[in-house]
Amino acid sequence: MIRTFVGIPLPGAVVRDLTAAQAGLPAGRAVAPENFHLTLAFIGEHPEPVIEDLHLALDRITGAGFQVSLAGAGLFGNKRPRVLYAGVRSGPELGRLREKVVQAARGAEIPLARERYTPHVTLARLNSGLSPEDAAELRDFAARRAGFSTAPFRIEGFALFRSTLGRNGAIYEALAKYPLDK
Ligand code: 3AM
Repeated sequence: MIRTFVGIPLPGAVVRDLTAAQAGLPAGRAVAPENFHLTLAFIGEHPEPVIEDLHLALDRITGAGFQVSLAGAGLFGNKRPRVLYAGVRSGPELGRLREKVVQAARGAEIPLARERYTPHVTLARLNSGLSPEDAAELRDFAARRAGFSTAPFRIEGFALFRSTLGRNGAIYEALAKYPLDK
């Protein structure tokens, strides 16, 4: 079984901005620079032949590259925050690309959970045992990052990532890359 997700790798300048935005994080585990990504769809665990079918379907996706920027910060999980994230500012192209990925997954007979898609880049993950004090500090931290933004950058492609869960967090490895504008 292979645990995978489809996501967009980020340019070096954006990774540097995200790393700077993590400075002074009061609690939680900061995402390592090499792990920053914008998730298009979490695929989950599937046998290798299913992932091979998914790869072929992803490879057939066409479309033009497009611009996005990152802006703002927030927490997923109100009372019990689980993720500190940077927001994404984009036109309709990002949602359309996500829809193509969802369709590709369906074509490979991978049913995805019907959940609302909120584009974001995870900055830090927070343990379930977070104290109310730490949660309050994190809310302050996110509020101070409300003005975070990156220069616009071009999405030139996306990738299928393997996610290997380990003791020190997940290790991501790009199994295949899919350029847009092809
Ligand atoms: O880093 P982000 O937030 O973009 O949270 C996981 C991560 O998203 C998410 O998939 C990305 C790569 O691991 N993820 C993990 N398990 C998930 C699940 N069961 C999940 N998303 C939805 N359902």
